[in-house]
Amino acid sequence: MYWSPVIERMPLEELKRIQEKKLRALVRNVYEYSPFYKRKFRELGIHPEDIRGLEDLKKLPFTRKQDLRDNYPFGMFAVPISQIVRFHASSGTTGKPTLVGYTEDDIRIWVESLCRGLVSCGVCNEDIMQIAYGYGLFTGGLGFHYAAEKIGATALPVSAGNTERQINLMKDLGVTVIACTPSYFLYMAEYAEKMGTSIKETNLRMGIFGAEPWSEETRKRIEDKTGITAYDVYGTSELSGPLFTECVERDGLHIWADHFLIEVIDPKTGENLGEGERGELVVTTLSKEAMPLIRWRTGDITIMETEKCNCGRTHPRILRILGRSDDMLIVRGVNVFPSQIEHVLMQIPEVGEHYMIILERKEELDEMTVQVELSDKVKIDKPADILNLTRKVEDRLRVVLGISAKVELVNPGTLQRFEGKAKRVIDKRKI
Ligand code: DLL
Repeated sequence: MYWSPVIERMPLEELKRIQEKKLRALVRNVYEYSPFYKRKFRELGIHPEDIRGLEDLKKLPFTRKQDLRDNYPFGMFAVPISQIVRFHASSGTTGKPTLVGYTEDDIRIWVESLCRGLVSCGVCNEDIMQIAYGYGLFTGGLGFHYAAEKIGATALPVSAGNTERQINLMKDLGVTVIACTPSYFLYMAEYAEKMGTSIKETNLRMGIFGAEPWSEETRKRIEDKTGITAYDVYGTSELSGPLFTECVERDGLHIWADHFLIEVIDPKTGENLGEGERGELVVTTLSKEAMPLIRWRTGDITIMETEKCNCGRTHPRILRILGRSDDMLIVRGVNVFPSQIEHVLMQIPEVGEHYMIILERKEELDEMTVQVELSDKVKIDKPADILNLTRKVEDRLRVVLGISAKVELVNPGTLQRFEGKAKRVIDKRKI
């Protein structure tokens, strides 16, 4: 089954022609209407006429997360606010979020992309889809919601959390498809057992899991434990939200080439890598109006595959995300940078400079512990004072990160020291 059969099976040569036409229009458009790109192109001496075909892409500069931060909130937009119909945001390093704006057409293309993906893995209008990604500034909930409705499936907008209710609704309504992070689904499966039931006793047949790294081993565990089929979904807020999924072949995620132009590069040198080579995914948005991005550095490591898929779709595929080229951590689906944690800690005078972030997976859920030394400049030794300070640090971290972390205050001089680069993160999660 296809959502847009003609486009999804279009020969690569034709897709390439569409991409070239759209790339030329994109470059002209941002040169005229995006304050950020106008400045950047002028600095680099690039003129829209220089970009004729895909081989000229290399002449264009990369766009990075830092560019979005530096131009917060509206400096990356290429349309006036009157044309923006929605905002989403994801967490950033200093508490400032990365803001994304959408025109009506941006939403339409986002929904179209995800509809293609959902139909490619077998979602149809008979399905009841439990959407347990967060609704709100995060793109997961609303992204799936719009796509589910567009397909004609029945959306159940439960959002994340309240696990007992999730399981009751799943059973009572005969939910057939779930969309959430893989770790949350594993937790749900465990919770169901504690409630004296099992996912296997429900009508659930399929899960669409993403927003955080997960592995083939986790897929197998999920499928063995619950009897459903698990599909991968990838996307980032800057590109819209959840966008690309596996099809029934489960041999990579289809990237809709009429809207997104992908490259895989060596993250160190920026050089383009060939098919089958592992590198950083770079995406140019060909259709986005509100916040078009040229050569967006996703930071995600993958491998590109352009051979036609057995499902009949011609669009290129990326393999499961293998890691990140920067140090961003994903904890319970939320992006956390060690620098954010440092930022919080260093504003609290009672704690010292040395800290360690420990990530573990307990009962299938991520747990983050921040060990931090007490400052040697202040004397705190009463248990009540230690407890108060612990709560204070935990509260500050929760506000900035949007998720909770356990804080352990330790005596000055007890954490490991380093002569070269410090290792601040111990990730014990096995994914
Ligand atoms: O996580 C969008 C999304 C929502 C995707 C729901 C899938 C499902 P951000 O919060 O901006 O957007 O985080 C994007 O999450 O750069 C990857 O590092 C990671 N990520 C997303 N999907 C996957 C996946 C949403 N399937 C960042 N596998 C990305 C591994 C993923 N990592």
